[in-house]
Amino acid sequence: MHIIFLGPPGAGKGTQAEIISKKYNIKKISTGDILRSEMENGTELGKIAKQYMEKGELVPDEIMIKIIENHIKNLNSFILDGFPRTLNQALELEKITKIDKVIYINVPDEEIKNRLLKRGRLDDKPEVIENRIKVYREQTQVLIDYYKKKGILYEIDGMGSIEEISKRIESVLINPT
Ligand code: B4P
Repeated sequence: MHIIFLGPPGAGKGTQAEIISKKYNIKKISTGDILRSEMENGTELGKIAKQYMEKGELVPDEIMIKIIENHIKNLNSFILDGFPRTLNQALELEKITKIDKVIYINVPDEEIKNRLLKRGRLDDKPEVIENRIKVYREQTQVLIDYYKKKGILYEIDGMGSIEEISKRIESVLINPT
């Protein structure tokens, strides 16, 4: 199965993708983790990504599309955690593979801010969080309607315990329709 995890920053995409990936033995591709690992290793890509991520901006589409292309080739099943984040990324993805289900984890802004401030990653500073939410609204939110129109969007209430949310996602994934 080809699955996308979509949602605002801090909605729990990475947390849930990790759980579902392990339980069902589906390869998880997290663009945020890939970029952070490149940054830690001081690669050229990492240096470019850092300039965007520390401001809460999106890394340019052409870079992200190449990364995804390399990671999904030869995979029968995968979970994309954090990709696509723009309509252009979604359109390019369509050229290389077919998506079966999009899991949209919905969490209100106030909860997002609390979660991210508590986590305290490099890009979890108050002003950067504000910008990430703004960027999400301007560039990523359009994907909700886009996938809804295709009939493959499944909205999940992202409020509650991590286990409760995993169960909600699993019930959508095991349902044949
Ligand atoms: P990501 O790494 O994708 O991070 P995220 O959206 O902030 O977080 P996620 O939703 O995965 O939340 P998580 O599970 O960690 O992106 C970081 C940056 O990378 C972007 O801003 C961008 O610059 C760049 N990037 C990535 N992909 C890109 C792309 N395709 N194009 C361009 N740029 C891209 O959870 C957050 C916190 O909440 C954790 O501390 C977790 O423990 C906690 N939490 C989770 N579930 C909870 C629950 N149910 N209750 C309470 N806390 C919970």
